[in-house]
Amino acid sequence: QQLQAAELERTFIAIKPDGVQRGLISEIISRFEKKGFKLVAIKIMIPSKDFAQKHYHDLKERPFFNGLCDFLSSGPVVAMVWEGEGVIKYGRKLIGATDPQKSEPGTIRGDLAVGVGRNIIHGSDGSETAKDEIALWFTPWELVSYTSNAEKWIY
Ligand code: FUP
Repeated sequence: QQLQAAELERTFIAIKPDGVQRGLISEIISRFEKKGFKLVAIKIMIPSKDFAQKHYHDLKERPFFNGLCDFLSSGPVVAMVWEGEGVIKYGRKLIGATDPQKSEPGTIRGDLAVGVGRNIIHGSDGSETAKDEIALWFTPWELVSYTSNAEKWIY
């Protein structure tokens, strides 16, 4: 019996303005795609400062909050939803530690970034934040449910 798309976990992934400006969109998408995760939503947008503050509301007491929100709203961001078994936790593993100086080689931040304030990518850190972030960045009709031919070979 094939897994129904609706049963699979989803996470919110964003390529931040530094990743977009540095030409890393395809590199980052490629890593998620090659792992076997499925892209179910994607768009490019410049978030307003207000929107960035909503996205990072959990961090509003942190000293870097204002700079972080300025940065996220400073240019185009590629917002995506990826789907697959274990995609929230494993997506974080593909991304690597928050500080690129501490991210392992082989991870996106470990291979492609140097500073914590310019760590090129965001990924939801749990199922609740994934749900909230997907709802903040996307309307339900922007999420596409489909069966890919590869699925029977991945699962
Ligand atoms: P992460 O989930 O790995 O993106 O990490 P956090 O949610 O803890 O932090 C969100 C963003 O804040 C990071 F991507 C980068 C920024 N940040 C700083 O600029 N300085 C810090 O000391 C910690 C985080």
